[in-house]
Amino acid sequence: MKLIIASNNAHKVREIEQIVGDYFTEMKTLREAGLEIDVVEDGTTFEENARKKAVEVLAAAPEFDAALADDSGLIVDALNGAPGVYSARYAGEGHDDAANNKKLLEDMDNVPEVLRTCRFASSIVLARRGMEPITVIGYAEGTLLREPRGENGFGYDPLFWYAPLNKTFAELTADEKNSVSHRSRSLALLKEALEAEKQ
Ligand code: ITT
Repeated sequence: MKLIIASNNAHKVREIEQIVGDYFTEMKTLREAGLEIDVVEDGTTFEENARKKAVEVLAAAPEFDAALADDSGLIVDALNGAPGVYSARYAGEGHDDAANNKKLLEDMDNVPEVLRTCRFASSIVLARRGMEPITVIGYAEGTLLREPRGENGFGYDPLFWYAPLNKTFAELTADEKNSVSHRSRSLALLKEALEAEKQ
């Protein structure tokens, strides 16, 4: 199966390659395929947006058999689920990770420790020609710190305290993050769904 990764986020692409690179041997990124496509993410759920990205990229990439998309974000309980599907543009269109993190810390300023629970979600959709897409979602549970810690990862990783390893996601090595992250769980579910099809 010739697969294209339907993402313009280089950090995400690297994690997907690290996690499933051995499983999908013929895998290319949008960049490697020379495809410039920016799908409008106007869905209300991670699953809806991931499906839109996978389906639209597959339609634009005739030489590929399948497209894999990830729509992900951070769900904060004290903010009624925000930033959620707006995670990439929480501080506004065109703002970077630092601006998003700053806004999140400001919004959470008055929230006490016990109420700072949150989770990362990653919905993965695999679109294939002539078949219904496979849709899965994985989560990682954490709490929000009051200041960033760690230099690795991307996005909200420096604020995401992962109690089982006593570190933020930005303090984990790539291998450590890829063994516990929302994205590793969603990709494991995708592999299970593909294996189940073979039975
Ligand atoms: P593509 O749509 O091109 O894949 P994107 O960055 O726009 O790239 P999303 O719309 O799915 O992707 O937004 C995901 C945002 O959620 C991302 O920009 C981060 O702010 C946050 N996020 C997702 N996964 C994360 C992770 O593993 N660690 C930290 N932040 C993450």
